[in-house]
Amino acid sequence: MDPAVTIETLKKDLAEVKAALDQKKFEAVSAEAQHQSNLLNNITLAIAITGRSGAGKSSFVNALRGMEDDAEGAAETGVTETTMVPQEYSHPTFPKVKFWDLPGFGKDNFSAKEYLKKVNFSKYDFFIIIASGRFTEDDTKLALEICKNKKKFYYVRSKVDIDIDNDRRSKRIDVKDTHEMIQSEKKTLDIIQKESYDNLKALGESSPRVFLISRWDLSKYDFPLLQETIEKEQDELKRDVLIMCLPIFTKDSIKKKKAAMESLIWKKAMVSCTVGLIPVPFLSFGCDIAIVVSTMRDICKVFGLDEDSLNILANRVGKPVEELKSVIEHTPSTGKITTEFAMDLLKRSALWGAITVVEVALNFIPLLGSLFGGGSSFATTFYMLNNFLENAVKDAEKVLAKAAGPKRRK
Ligand SMILES: Nc1nc2c(ncn2[C@@H]2O[C@H](COP(=O)(O)OP(=O)(O)OP(=O)(O)O)[C@@H](O)[C@H]2O)c(=O)[nH]1
Ligand SMILES: [Mg+2]
Repeated sequence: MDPAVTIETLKKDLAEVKAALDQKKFEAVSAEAQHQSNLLNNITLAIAITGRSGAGKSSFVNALRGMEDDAEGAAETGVTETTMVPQEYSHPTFPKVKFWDLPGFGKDNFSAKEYLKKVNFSKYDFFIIIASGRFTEDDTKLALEICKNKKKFYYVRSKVDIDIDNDRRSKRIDVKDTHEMIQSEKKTLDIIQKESYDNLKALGESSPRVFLISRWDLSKYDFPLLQETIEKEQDELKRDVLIMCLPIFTKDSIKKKKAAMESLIWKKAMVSCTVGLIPVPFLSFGCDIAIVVSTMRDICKVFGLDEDSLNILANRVGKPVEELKSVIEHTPSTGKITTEFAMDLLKRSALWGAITVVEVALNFIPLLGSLFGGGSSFATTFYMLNNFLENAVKDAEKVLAKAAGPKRRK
């Protein structure tokens, strides 16, 4: 693997450590790093998807997990009423993240209070209320009850692809005229947005927010905005978990994941050099290789470069997994990320970076010298993991492009 991190990027990456150490004592920063560095294993996230029967809840759960409806382990979907009790679906690679497919409502005498009690309300971090047409009084009753219990909810209007299609047909839009198609789509979306807003206002919501989505393409319409809004309203750790675990739909999601991982890497590097102290042969310093290995595996999972995520993506886009793998240049398959592999990379990183990396880090943040190995173990581990991350980002971008590109001819 070639060095991908320059001294300039190294300084930029170190800025967050510096800011933390400028604000708090070293011990406090180190303890916080310890607590936060394992967030992918410690932080739970339970997302409740609710709404009337047939609104598209189960389909949305599958889309959030990056899955097709007929994939193994996917939520059952269909035109008949399918989900009767809360169903738990773990994230395919981060099992502490759960998507809860709640039963549909919409029969007579709906009591939001009873419904929430029945679905074990308190265990969810936030709720997504889906409607496929107009929102009803039941939706707003539920939202009010969720609010009363001091939790957040988001109104989502699903199946907008159908509305767009219907409008195009009724207006006889020429599908070959891209400009006309885009204009027509924009008009339809504006109308649905206004209609949903007015509809919820009439039901008593003072300033409703509605996000328009299609389960068939989460990179489109309001899904990116929904994701951003939810992230902003979570606390820092849950936000990072959310960013790390959602499938990659756009280049922007890769960018956000990168930032979240950069913030995790310095914590991991710090912990690995504070607690483990396992000497690395041929190096003058030690670090906890197990932490280093698991961080590299996490990076693969976060960027969808592990075996499971690649298989799920291949199935979703209908391409052979080998075709997606063929564009991965730098990141090894997770099975190959072993202690030996990590040690080898560390040794090579120490060689490339040699004195420069350690010097830059120590000049910038002299306090790092108090870590094991006089700072060199931190600097080298930090450098190596950031290098691994830079390369994973490049690979993830290529996989995204390949997944979106035309299918190979047989
Ligand atoms: N075109 C389109 N169809 C969708 C979308 N979301 C769901 N559907 C379809 O709508 C139907 C109902 O979807 P489900 O996901 O089963 O709905 P549900 O809310 O889970 O239904 P219950 O479990 O019965 O309450 C299925 O045929 C889906 O394929 C969407 O965004 N676009
Ligand atoms: Mg369902």
